[in-house]
Amino acid sequence: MIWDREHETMERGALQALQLQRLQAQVNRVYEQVPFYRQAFLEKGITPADIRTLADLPKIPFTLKRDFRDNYPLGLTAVPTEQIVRLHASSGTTGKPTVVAYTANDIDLWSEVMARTLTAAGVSSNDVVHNAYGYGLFTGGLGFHYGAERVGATVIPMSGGQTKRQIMLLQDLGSTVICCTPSYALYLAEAAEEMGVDLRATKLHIGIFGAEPWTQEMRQEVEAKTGLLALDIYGLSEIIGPGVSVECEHQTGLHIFEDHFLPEIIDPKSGEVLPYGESGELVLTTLTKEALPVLRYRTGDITALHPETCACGRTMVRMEKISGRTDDMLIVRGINIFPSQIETVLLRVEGIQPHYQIIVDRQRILDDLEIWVEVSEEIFTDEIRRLEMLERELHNELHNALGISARVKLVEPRSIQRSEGKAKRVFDRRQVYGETA
Ligand code: DLL
Repeated sequence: MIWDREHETMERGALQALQLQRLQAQVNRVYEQVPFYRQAFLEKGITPADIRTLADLPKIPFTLKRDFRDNYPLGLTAVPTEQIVRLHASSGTTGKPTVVAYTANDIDLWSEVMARTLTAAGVSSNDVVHNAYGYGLFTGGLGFHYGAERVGATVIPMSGGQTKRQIMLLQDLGSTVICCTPSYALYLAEAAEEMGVDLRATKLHIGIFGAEPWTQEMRQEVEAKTGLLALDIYGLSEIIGPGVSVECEHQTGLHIFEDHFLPEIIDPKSGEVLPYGESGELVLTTLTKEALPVLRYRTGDITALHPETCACGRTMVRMEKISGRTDDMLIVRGINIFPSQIETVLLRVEGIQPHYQIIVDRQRILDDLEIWVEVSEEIFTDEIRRLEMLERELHNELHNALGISARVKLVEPRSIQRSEGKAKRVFDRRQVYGETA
C-alpha cells in the first residue's frame, strides 16, 4: 500500500525538479526571515541566487546542533510567533533541550508523512494502533498519533510506562500494530511472558520501532520474541520528528520522503559530499517546513543512501539502518569502536540475551572496556564451567571483531535495567574526570 502514490513513486527526474524548486523557495525564505542563515550566507560569500541547481547545495553552510543551542529557544524560527501552533523539545544529554516549532501547515505535513510512514509499514484504517511512544515534549507520541488518525486507524494513546496495564490493554482492545522503541518492545515481550501472556498469540502483527539505534541482530531478537514484522522508523526533532524515513515490508532500507527532506551523505571529517552507496554522516535539508526550516543539518547519524527503485514501487532513496552516530564512537586504547559492532557480536552468540551495557573506564592510564550482558535462565543456573566457556567465547568473538580485548561479565537474567523509551547502554566513565578519549 502506498499513501501518496503521486509523490512516493515519482520519476526521479521530476522529483529532482520539484526538489530544486522547493529548495530555492526555502533558501530565499530563510535568507529573508532568519538572521542566523543570512549571516551564515554572508560569511560564505553566497546569496540565494547562487543556488541554481541541486548540485549547488554543497555551497550552503552546514547547520549544527550547536546552532540550535546558541539560538535557544526559538532563534532559528522563520515565522512570527502567532503562526506557531506547537512546540516540542528533545532532551539533550547536557543543559538546555532543543526546542522545535510547528505552524498549522507543518502539523499537516507531519501528519501526512506519518500517514505515508504507517501505510508503508502496512497500517490501514482496519488497524488498532497501540502507541507506546512517549506523549509530551518528545515528538514520538504525537507524531505517531496524528499519522495514525490520518490513516483512519483506531489509535490507543498509551504513551510509555505502566507496562502491565499496556499488556492487558493490548489484548483487550485487540491491537494489531504497536509503536515504541525496540528496547521497550523487548521489555513488553518479557513482561508479557512473566504475566503468562504470549505476545505471539495476540492480534499484534506489525511493530514500528525506532528513535534509537538497533542492529539487524536486534531486529531478529525482537521479531522472535514478539512474533511481529519489526520495521525501522527514523526521524529527529530538528527536522520534524518521526516521519523522515521508514522501511516498507521488504525491510531493505528506509525510504526517505525526499520531496520534503533532501538527504546528503558527507565525510564527517572533511565535510565533502559522498556518492550514493558510501557510508558517512547523514545531512538533511527541509524543503517545505514553515516554522523551522533547516538547511543542511548535520544529523550525526551514520548511514548510506541507495537510489534504486524498491520492489514496493517507491522511487525515493533508501537509507541503510543507522550504524552509529559520529559522537557515539568510542575510542578505546586508540581503537575506534561503535556500540552497534558490540551488539552484533553479542547477539550472534547462542544463549545471550539482548540486554547489555558497555562500560568504559580508565585505570591509571589504560582504557578499560567492560561488557555486561545477560544470559538465559537456563545457562545462568547451569554449571559454572558453562558460564566460563561462554565468557571465553564472547571474549574471543569480540577480540576478533573489534581488535581489542574486553572484559565480559555474564549477569543474571533481568538484572540490567529495562527501558521504557530510549535505552542507555553505553557508560563512558572517563568523561567524568574531564578527559575524553
Ligand atoms: O527520536 C524521533 C522519533 C520518534 C523517531 C519515534 C522514530 C520514532 P529525537 O529525540 O530528536 O527524535 O532523536 C533523534 O534519535 O538523530 C538518531 O540518532 C536517533 N534515532 C531516531 N530514529 C532512529 C533509528 C526522535 N530508527 C535521534 N535508528 C536521531 C537509529 C535513530 N537511531
